[in-house]
Amino acid sequence: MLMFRSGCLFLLFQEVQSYAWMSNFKAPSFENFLQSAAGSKFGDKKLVVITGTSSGLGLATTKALLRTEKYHVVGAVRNLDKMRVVAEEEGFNMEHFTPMHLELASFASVHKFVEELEQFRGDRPIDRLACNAAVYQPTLNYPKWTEDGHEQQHQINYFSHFLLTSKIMPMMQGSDDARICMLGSVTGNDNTVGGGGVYPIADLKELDGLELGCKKPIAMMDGYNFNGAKAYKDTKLACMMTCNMLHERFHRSTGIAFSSVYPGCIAETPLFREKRPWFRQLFPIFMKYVTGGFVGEEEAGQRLFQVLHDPRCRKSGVYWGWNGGPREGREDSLEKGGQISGAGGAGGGWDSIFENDQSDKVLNKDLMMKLWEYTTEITGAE
Ligand code: NDP
Ligand code: PMR
Repeated sequence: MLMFRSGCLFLLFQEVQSYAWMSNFKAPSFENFLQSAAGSKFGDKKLVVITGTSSGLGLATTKALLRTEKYHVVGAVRNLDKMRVVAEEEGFNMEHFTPMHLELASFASVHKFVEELEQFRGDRPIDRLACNAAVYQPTLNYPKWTEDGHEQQHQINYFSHFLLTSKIMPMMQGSDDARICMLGSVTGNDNTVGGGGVYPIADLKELDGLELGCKKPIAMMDGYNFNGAKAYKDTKLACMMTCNMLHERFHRSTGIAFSSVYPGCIAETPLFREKRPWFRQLFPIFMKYVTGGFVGEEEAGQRLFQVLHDPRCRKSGVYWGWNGGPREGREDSLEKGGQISGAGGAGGGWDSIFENDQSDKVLNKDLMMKLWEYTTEITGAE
């Protein structure tokens, strides 16, 4: 029976090939043909790309997505070995999770990743992109440079995600619910105490550094001297502004929903690996009991998951946030991405999501245009 089926399929494949030859239509390989005959290798799952799934928020979000069995997640990571170990530890179903190499400190790597993704997806659209990976280098008093000559935080957190987004957007054509989400932060949005009250404050000024290419020896987008913590905050501000620009330019024509997110202060992730040990000890306590802004990794994962999954979050041009206070989301079912962990106090659960206010800097249209123009030039994005 099996032999008979394969034989029939092969004959059908030959028919397709000869039609393709006659009509100049690009014929599929036998492997792709078999996949289409059996339904796509992704079945009815939506295809999600997340950068930085090997720890922290990216990992927790992936776990929530996989629990629903409605998504195939491509984890774009710089360290495949680490990712494989983590995936094994977490018990990921590798039929629904594909790690792929992406070193955001290199534009060449972004291009290579995009090629690999293109091959991998075949004719299936990408449904979600979460630009999540980032580094925070606050203690350096000198900039570290990438192979492309940019300050590392700028390229990893912002430039490469800008380029990646421009390459993945065309792959979203055909999706009936395409979403692109970038990680912003309260520290890049200076209309609250966490953003506007703690030095250094995110500020791109007139973008003089970016205009000059923001390349060695120019480390900062504002053209001023290097400041590690400010560089990180500036990249978060730039990501949020980029989401607004993407929304204005492309939402209507493509249907893609563009949003940015502040997931809460996930004070225990490796993001703070370069901070001193005493800071790493006290920071979560300070955030839990003084500011109330703390959120555990699992719960933060639920939040980003929600932005990728909840029909409410099809809305474009939004900066999503969550209210603190007692959690009402305890009844969250597997459908909503699994249970919320007990860690952390501030989360209000699934229904506490709200459209957060954006600072005047994030909404500054003139600067947004310049940011777009200069970043396009630097990254070669189209
Ligand atoms: P983590 O450090 O836990 O995770 C960052 C991820 O990015 C890791 O998977 C890391 O890989 C990956 N990454 C780092 N450098 C590169 C690179 N060069 N190329 C590819 N991948 C890279 O941080 P969080 O989970 O805390 O942060 C996730 C996002 O959330 C960030 O965008 C951050 O700005 C944002 N955010 C975080 C907050 C917080 O309080 N933690 C608050 C607000 C926003 P590896 O595992 O190999 O290190
Ligand atoms: Mg901040 C009152 C609210 C609040 C919030 C929501 C944050 C979030 N922080 C707040 C307040 C304060 N912080 C205050 C009053 C201080 C002075 C004691 C303070 C300090 C502080 C430091 C030194 N906070 C920090 C740092 C960091 O190194 C973190 C940082 O800036 O990373 C870029 C940080 C953060 N505080 C936050 C959040 C979310 C962060 C880290 C993560 C991020 O933006 O990605």
